[in-house]
Amino acid sequence: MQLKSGARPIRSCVFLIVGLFLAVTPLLADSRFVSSNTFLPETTPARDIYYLALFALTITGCLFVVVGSLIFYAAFKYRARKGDPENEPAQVYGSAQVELAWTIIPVIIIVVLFLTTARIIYAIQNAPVPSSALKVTVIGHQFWWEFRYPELGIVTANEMHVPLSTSEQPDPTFLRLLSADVDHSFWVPELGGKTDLIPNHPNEMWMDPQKAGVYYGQCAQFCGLEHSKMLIRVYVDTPAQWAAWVHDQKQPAVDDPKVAAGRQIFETQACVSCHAVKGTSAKGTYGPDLTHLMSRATIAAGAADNTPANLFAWIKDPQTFKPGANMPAMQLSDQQIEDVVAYLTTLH
Ligand code: HEC
Ligand SMILES: [Cu+2]
Repeated sequence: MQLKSGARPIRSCVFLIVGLFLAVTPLLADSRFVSSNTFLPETTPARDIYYLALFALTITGCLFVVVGSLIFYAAFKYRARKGDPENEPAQVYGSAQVELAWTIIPVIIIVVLFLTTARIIYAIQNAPVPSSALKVTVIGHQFWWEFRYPELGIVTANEMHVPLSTSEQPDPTFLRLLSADVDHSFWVPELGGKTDLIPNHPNEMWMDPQKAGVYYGQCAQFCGLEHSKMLIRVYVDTPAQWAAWVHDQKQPAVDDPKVAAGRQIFETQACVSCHAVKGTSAKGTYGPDLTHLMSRATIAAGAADNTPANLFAWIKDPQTFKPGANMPAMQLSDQQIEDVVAYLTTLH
């Protein structure tokens, strides 16, 4: 059958949608594929934002249906028919009522949306900070996250732990967001809105996650070459898990004499000018704190699982996982890297 010219774009569209679907399906089946969803809020601020979004979507959805139906109705009812006269139809100029209606109704809608949005922003930003609140300083770096818990003396990277906050035992976490270099944006959709980390301009946000588990987020600002590999993991811990995590993180680094060779290489290389390991001469802050490296599931802000093989490959050449990462290939021999990895894997 001969295709009518109008069918061609439709056919390409169908091909495109089916193609995209087929391309994404294997990703969804892959267990490493993690996702986040703004429509599954788990904190008070995220829920407020969610209801606001539903409200705005309902209003704009109704508008879409009304305007769309009118367009379809008019286009169908007044379509060109065989035998229609060739000359222009009668021209109609202006209607005060109609023009007033389509000015006043949108203004009312905009005012309602504006006021509800302002109310929600105000409620989230001015929430009182309870004295029991956990305070975490989040520092965005090209291309990883630093998490500091000043009251607990804990410093970690890329994987943040926060306590569960229930109505019986409210335990909210207040974040202070800073940047070490350029603009970044902290966004864990289930836990709250997106907030930028701007150099010399501290921002704040808070969360009171009500369901334990791991939540995924991502730097939502194009902060440089490896912006897409700047993932965030937030572990919402039950009281027992939280106590155990805090206890472990407060410990000094394990000092295992069996890996003295690796430790010696680590401490005599430039590693120490960029990385800190509590209780050793390594005091650098340019890169992630490695004191409890093995307590993290991933390395390099979620770019790879934290396994000895990946640590080896990372130290050999960080660019293989993350082209653009700000850690140089250190030109160590394979034996030296093996020793360093043996040392790093003791840092629980
Ligand atoms: C010039 C500074 C610099 C030097 C020198 C350096 N690193 Fe790094 N390192 C970084 C930065 C920056 C990152 C974060 C990269 C990213 O995720 O984008 C990093 C990441 C890491 C990570 C992953 C940590 C995590 O939790 O994600 C390990 C492990 C590591 N470095 C080990 C080493 C070792 C071992 C050496 C020495 C042989 C070394 N680094 C030398 C800057 C440095
Ligand atoms: Cu970023």
